[in-house]
Amino acid sequence: MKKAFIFDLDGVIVDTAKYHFLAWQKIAQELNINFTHEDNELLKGVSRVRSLDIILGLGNVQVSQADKDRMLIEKNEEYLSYLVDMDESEILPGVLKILKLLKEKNQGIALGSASKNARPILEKTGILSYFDVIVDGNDVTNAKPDPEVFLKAAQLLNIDPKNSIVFEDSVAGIQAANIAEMVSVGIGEETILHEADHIFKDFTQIETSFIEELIG
Ligand code: B16
Ligand code: MG
Repeated sequence: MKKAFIFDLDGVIVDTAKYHFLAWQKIAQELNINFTHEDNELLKGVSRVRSLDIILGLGNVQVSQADKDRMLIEKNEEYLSYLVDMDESEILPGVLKILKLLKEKNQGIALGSASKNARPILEKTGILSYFDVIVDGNDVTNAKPDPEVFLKAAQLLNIDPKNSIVFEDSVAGIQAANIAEMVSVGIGEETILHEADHIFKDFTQIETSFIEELIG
């Protein structure tokens, strides 16, 4: 049976959170806002615009819309500068094996990410060709936990949401998958992702037999 396997990007396929952190930290410093690694957790899976609002909220700082627009551009330019040297070595352990297995088994493979930089990241890491469908921050209006991004991916694959599986590292993403009535697979800590149907620390913990059972 053909199922839809939908992958989040940051925290699932690559660890770009560290680059987002450095880029946001530069903006926070300009605003004299203390922005820690712990604060960065709040931004996982969250859109760029919403991330800036969260940082401004942390410092209780208010700025004009024009300043916000400038900061969003500046943040993205800084973030992109970290992606210049990105290559396949940044793919998180175990991911490639699962992508290859799904291709072999002729399953639907999609990306469902909040990032507007998803395509260049997949290109640079050399895995773009694995994806039948890409739905990213450029294609959706409602952020996770709204299920729009995953429902759109399943729809483009022409596969029923009930026959779809989502791999996610953020709580909002797991909630989005659950709302869409898809099988949610959390990648990360059990204490954080406890709403997921299945949880693995990372992709190296996912056995071939687990994927075969999901395919049915
Ligand atoms: P961009 P995901 C998300 O990616 C990141 O987790 C989040 O930290 C980031 O703010 C968001 O993408 C937007 O990224 O600035 O590149 O458009 O986890 O949904 O793949
Ligand atoms: Mg993520």
